[in-house]
Amino acid sequence: MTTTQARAGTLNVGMIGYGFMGAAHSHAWRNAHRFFDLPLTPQLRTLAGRTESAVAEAAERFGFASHTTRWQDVVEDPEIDIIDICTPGDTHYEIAMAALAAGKHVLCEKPLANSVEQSEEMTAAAQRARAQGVRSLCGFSYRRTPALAYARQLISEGAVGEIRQIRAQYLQDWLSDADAPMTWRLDKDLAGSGALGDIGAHIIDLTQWLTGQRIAEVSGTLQTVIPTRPSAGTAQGLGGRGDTSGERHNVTVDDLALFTARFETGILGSFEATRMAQGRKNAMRVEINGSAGSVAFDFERMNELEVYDATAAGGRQGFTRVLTTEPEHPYAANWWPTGHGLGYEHTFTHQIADLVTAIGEGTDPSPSFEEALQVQRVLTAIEASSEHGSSWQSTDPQSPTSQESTR
Ligand code: SOE
Repeated sequence: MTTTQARAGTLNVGMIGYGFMGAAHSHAWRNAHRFFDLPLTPQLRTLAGRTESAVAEAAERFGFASHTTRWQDVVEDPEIDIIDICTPGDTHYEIAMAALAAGKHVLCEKPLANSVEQSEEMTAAAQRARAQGVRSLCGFSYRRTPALAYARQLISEGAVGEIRQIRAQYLQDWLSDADAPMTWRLDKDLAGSGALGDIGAHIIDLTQWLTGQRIAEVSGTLQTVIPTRPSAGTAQGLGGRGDTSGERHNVTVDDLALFTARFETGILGSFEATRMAQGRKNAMRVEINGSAGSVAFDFERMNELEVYDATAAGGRQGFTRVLTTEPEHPYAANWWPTGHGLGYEHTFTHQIADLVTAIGEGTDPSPSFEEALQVQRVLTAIEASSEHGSSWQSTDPQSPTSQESTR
């Protein structure tokens, strides 16, 4: 904790970017200290964005005290304690490196960056800054879904026994319409990859976190189903219909990713990340099968965890639907009475609560940049595999089978 924070009991927030993630993070910064006992009270100080009129409107709407069109202003402001990076992946490296060098804590949206090389440099910079009490976190917020945090607790307590198999899907359909407009998420120079890095990164992080095991090698195939998209026109947000009267733009990322992963103990996992799953809106699903049972989760039913106990008396076996709104469930006691569910935005509020607690207590929050770097290594290995006949690729940079992705 710096002297500024200690003196004032506040944490002054500078945010870069004001799209979907800026809105979700701002909601969390505004509410975390009202529902969790935090050592510091976040203050929404400055919002940075490229377009003056738009960032001014967003700063007003989100509750920031001021705004600027230069992110460097926020990083250089001595009154700012933490930089929250809510921009596309092509800017994470430059902003995070400057923020860490300026001694600012950093919250960086996922994926950490658009390449392993950038992620490695960011991780090294975070390690150097850590020695000065600077904390950094990468925004894999789904870990802070009560049902998933509870699943991890059950697995660690041996509820499923020895893990035998892992299966994870992240199914969305907002790009199923061929005339859904071009967006930064479809441009490799900005997003780094498509469904793979945007939503596949979440299930890679989650399965490693839930099991405590790293993915050691992968075999994958990426596919761009719809090669061109119209301009945005009046379309807003995710999906919608673009302006089909004009030119179409080339899509340079995947619409879907299918891959098999071998975890470090040899366990196999099957993975699917797609934006083509008509009817599936945000169906992030994970199932862990073990010798003594299973846990299964679907984000579209985010307040529920399916638990199967294979040791239950014969005739009484079956998946139990656990409503994870009891005080025993992670984070749930801070909200509503049992049965009154939580939403997507609560995962971000939990993330901010844990981050501010770590900063105040002088501990390192998770997922660290090191953990996010591991996800980046898996993403890159999948891209390399898809470019080399879906051959098995190691995620270990020292391994002879790890090949550079040329995508
Ligand atoms: C779009 O796929 C998106 O907004 C992702 O970028 C987020 O990480 C995910 O939480 C919801 O879907």
